[in-house]
Amino acid sequence: MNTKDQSMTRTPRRVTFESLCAIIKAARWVAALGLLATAVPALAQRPLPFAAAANYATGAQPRSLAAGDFNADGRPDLAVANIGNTNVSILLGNANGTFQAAVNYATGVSPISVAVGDFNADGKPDLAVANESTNDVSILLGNANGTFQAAVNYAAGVSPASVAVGDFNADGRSDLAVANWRSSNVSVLLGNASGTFQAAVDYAAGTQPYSVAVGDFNADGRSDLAVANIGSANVSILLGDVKGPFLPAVNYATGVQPRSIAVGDFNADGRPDLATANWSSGNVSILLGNANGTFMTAVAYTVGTEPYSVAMGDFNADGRPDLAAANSRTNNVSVLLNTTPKPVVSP
Ligand SMILES: [Ca+2]
Ligand SMILES: [Ca+2]
Ligand SMILES: [Ca+2]
Ligand SMILES: [Ca+2]
Repeated sequence: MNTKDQSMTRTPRRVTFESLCAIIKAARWVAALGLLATAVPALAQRPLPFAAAANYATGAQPRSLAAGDFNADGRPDLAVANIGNTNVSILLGNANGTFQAAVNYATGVSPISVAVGDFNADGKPDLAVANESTNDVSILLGNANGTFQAAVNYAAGVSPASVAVGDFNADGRSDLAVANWRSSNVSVLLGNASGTFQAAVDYAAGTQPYSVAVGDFNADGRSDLAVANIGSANVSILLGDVKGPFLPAVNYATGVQPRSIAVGDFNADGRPDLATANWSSGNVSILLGNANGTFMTAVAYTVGTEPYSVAMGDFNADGRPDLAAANSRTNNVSVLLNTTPKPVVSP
């Protein structure tokens, strides 16, 4: 069901992305680490300050990573979920941009997604890891020195694929949203002050949700969810509600098999928008957000073959968020530079 509000009279500026397909070899699952560096030569006309990729060993089949300062030295570190092992790798960052050898911590089976949050409110970042085979989430509380306590596991739905952190009941404590692809729902686990979590409450999504992101789409100060559904080729929007914490999902069509979703204000109107990487249709869908939490019809931008992941960053430093898609079939990265005009200041 697409409930795009046709009565909206405001006409958002149209995003006109300039597609640049960088045909460069890149490793498949380490794309998120190395992709930006490998894209430099094809973008020579827009100089980008990246050196060649440096590679660091992890566990088997690293599938997801997140950054945080785990040892409180002011330098970002990395957490990597290794789906081929039952662990996460922690790589502490050095002052010169290199990383120390990985230290591994046990999780549930088939860790597929990792997110950073402070779940016990001690100022030290913790980890939430979604485990595809054990249908749960592992919480690893962080110590001050960059080590982590043993994982505590909380049940989620069937075959979690993605975990995101937000404060969904507005109590100041971090909560979790987990997209479960085999049960076609989202598990919401509310956080307690101690870093423990309440039992999951499940909300229906589309078919086979594979990626979840957090934003405030209707500008009411409450966190909302955007979920990419690979089986139904759409995104589910779950608006946060004081009674909820979420209202039932409203779905918007995307390309085929959206496997990854990112939130950003791509047209600079102050409202969050969505980007999905569509694995089967080889494109990225952009859905511009309206003021009331609805979204406009998706516009597709062609990328490489079988894009699996999309990430946002300002790659040409013009103040506009750009997009990078990791193409799992063509072993390359597509960079979409945002060409939204600078805002005109009204008199
Ligand atoms: Ca903590
Ligand atoms: Ca909370
Ligand atoms: Ca909201
Ligand atoms: Ca926007």
